[in-house]
Amino acid sequence: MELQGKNIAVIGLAKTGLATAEFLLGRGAKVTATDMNPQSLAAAALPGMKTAPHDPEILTGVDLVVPSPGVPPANPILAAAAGAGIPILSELELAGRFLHTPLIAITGTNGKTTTTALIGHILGQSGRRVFVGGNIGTPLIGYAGGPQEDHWAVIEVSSFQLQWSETFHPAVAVLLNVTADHLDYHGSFTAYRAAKERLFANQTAADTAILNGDEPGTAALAPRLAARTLRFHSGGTAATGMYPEGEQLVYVSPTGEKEIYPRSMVKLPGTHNLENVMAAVMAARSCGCTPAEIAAAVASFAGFPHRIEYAGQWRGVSFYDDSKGTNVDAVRRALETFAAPVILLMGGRDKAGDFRPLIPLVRQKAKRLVLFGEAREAIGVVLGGLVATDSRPTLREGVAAAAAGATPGDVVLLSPGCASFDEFRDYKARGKFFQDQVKALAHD
Ligand code: UMA
Repeated sequence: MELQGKNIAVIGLAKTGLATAEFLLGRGAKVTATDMNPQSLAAAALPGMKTAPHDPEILTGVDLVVPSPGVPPANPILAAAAGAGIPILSELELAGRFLHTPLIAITGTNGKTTTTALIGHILGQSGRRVFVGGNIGTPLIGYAGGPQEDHWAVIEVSSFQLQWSETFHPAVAVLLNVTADHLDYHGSFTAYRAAKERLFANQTAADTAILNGDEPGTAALAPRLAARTLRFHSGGTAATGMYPEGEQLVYVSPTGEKEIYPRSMVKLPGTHNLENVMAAVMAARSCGCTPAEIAAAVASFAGFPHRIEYAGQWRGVSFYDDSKGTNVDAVRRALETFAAPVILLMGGRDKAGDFRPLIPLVRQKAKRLVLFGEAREAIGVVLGGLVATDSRPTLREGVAAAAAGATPGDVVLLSPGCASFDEFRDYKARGKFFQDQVKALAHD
């Protein structure tokens, strides 16, 4: 694709827009950029880049428009460009046209960040050089503009980025799940799903598509794909693909060979994470990693620090650190993760959170509630007494009370639903303290 001398409009001037403008300028394009936020517009400065008001007038004389992912199709500039027949390409599409590193792309409504990071971890641990980015952080266009010295690029892809893609072509494409999300942006669930399915549009028989075998939409999608498909099932078996069987995870390769992985290698909690792991294992297998390399790497992947992070075992009780769960919704998500009885540690500094939405879930999932810190009384008024409840002034005493009330098979979950500042510098210090307490228990 020739960019030299082309007039290109870049819409949105945050992470993606700035990286895109830099890439385009570096290839001799004439860039006019805009942002609906006057402050972002005023702050944006790159040598050679012109800025203009957020108005369809920016399209005068323009050959191509590159919107940021967060710019919806209904944006007046995009609508005018579409009406005038001016090509619109997403940053992902543009990057893809300049990429010579093979791509592993992961999308889905939930789990894509974990799966992307895990695939990157497995490849890295197996001695491959790997770039991990996309929606997860560094835009792909930033990578495309560099030396591209990696064996693989593993990227998290959002429906927003797929919206304006045409030739985007991952060697391995993973669709984890599709549930209602971002409907305001895409207009309908059908349009949202269609955007996600664009991930596979340019794959060939030499490529791999990894799908969720438990999702009804997969049966309709699979026959339309040119790539060889592998399915993961958390609740069934697969002719080719991966599924749990007792304490094992079984992978049936496209040529029908069976491989067995220990389920215990999965340190991330919940069925959804089992699915993420199975998808990641199959992606890594498709890239030539050996089963031994994969099992070792999966076992050493603890997820993201302080986000439902496995913190260790003591007398058959598993401890999880969700110190980053500083609001009510995060506590909800953390509780939903576990099937086992949960001893929930909540507290810290109250941010005037409304704890009432947690009532049904605490009843359903929690075996015991341990409240600590400044907020213990405020939380106790709403949730105290729904299940056995302890109240302790500090996290240290809270952990001791949680451990004392636990029996083998239980999960002790620190998901505070509050800020940490009554006792700690930040949520990281709180999480680290919790993990140290768990280690100390184990050494008793
Ligand atoms: N803007 C306009 N006009 C509009 C709308 C927005 O000018 O009509 C401007 C805003 O004022 C702002 C800029 O566009 O200055 C924002 O662009 P952006 O939202 O695309 O932000 P970026 O910083 O470029 O971040 C994007 C992704 N954001 C979204 O998809 C909303 C980031 O994903 C991604 O990490 C980053 O590119 C690098 O690839 C975030 C996200 O929430 C984490 N993604 C959604 C998700 O994961 O569910 C899809």
